Amino acid sequence: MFSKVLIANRGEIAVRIIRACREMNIKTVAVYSQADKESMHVHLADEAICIGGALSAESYLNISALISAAEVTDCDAIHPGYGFLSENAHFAEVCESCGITFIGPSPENIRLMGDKVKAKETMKKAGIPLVPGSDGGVKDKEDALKLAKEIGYPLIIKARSGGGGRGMRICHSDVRLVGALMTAQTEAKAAFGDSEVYIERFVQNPRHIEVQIVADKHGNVIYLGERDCSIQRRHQKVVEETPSPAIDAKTRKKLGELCVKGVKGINYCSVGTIEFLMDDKKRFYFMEMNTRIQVEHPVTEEVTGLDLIKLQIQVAAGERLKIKQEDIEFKGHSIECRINAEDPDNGFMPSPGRIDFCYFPGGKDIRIDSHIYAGYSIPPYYDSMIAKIIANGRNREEALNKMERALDELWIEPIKTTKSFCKDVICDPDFRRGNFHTGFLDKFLADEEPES
Ligand code: MV4
Repeated sequence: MFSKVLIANRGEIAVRIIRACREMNIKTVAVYSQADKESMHVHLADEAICIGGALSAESYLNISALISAAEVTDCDAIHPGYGFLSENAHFAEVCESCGITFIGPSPENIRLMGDKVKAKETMKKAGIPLVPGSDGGVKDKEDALKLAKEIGYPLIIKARSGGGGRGMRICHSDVRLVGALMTAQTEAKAAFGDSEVYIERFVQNPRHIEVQIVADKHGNVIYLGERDCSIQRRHQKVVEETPSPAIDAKTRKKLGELCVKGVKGINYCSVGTIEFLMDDKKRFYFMEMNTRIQVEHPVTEEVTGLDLIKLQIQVAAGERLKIKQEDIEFKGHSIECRINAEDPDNGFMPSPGRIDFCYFPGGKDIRIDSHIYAGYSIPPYYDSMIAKIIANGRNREEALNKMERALDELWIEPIKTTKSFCKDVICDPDFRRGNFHTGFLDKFLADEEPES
């Protein structure tokens, strides 16, 4: 096992990783930017090193500064968390070439899943269903028109190097296709440095369902059920839960086994998430695979009783998975609300600044993953998520009631937060009934601009 791990991240996930390391008797090194000197991860780690300026490009994305910090502190591994360099194959390669273990999958696997066309090809071979679409990139406008004829409208143009909803374009007719193609290519080039795009049939009002897997270096792979992440605003998840109210035990097993087969086919090792769209007839379509630990991992931990960060560290160190699929039980229901420092009454404008007062909910079945405290100043440079409230119950209704109670107890002053927005979702009758899809938040946001 590692003796010292550098955490190449900040905020709540850095705190979460430090906690897991502490319990595993692994020393930790925090890195921080000039804007994060007073951040909780700096305080909780065994050591801390300033690696650069406030801008992410100068600090949390600064590969040479991170490697130097790991070398001077004698770390044997780096945990990338989520975001930043967590899905950067080049960074994983640099770590390995310096003799530092990257706590994540191999650079080859990161690169393969980062190429959304190759990822689809790979999963198709394992028998995982895909949305009808171009098998490969789109060459030119003639190719696009020909593909549109086969696939039918509406269709969606996506960036080959994209993901997470960035740089997508929905198109309803031949008349718009050429323009949409050019816009998508230009945006893809600007955002990802790769103008290649692919086309899929646009699935109307889908649910976003993702399956958690864990794989070791010895060919053992387990699935840990699904998460329903359909409640999103502009591709940012707001509320996540497991189990999905739309999935039964038989479907869970079938989907989980498919995912296990998919990742076995690429010799994957780490935690990972396979994203699906589910249509109104409950058909599943593979979207993409995330090769990192995800923000919403706690709900899976709560219903399985497993610690995903510890598992991720153990498999990265070469240990065998001790748990077998048949030992895994999904117990009760877990739901997570993301609390952002944003003003829901003002277009979700970021609301950074000093927190004068902070009270977190607690009691039975409530978990808080956060790095904030009274006296802390939220810097304006990074993601605005400041806390995750996780509520558990024996069933969905109990978990929702506990979440409502927890949100009422949460008290953060004077900055604006998305707490009231989360409460509106939790109390919504359709949401309560489990009757929702990825367009659910549109009714709360009637005055927002459409995306395309
Ligand atoms: C789609 C889709 C409909 N049809 N693909 C957005 C995030 C990215 N992972 C895939 N996304 C979508 N892909 C096809 N063929 C609709 C979305 C989508 C969406 C998906 C999940 C959650 C929220 C969403 C909001 C708008 C669109």
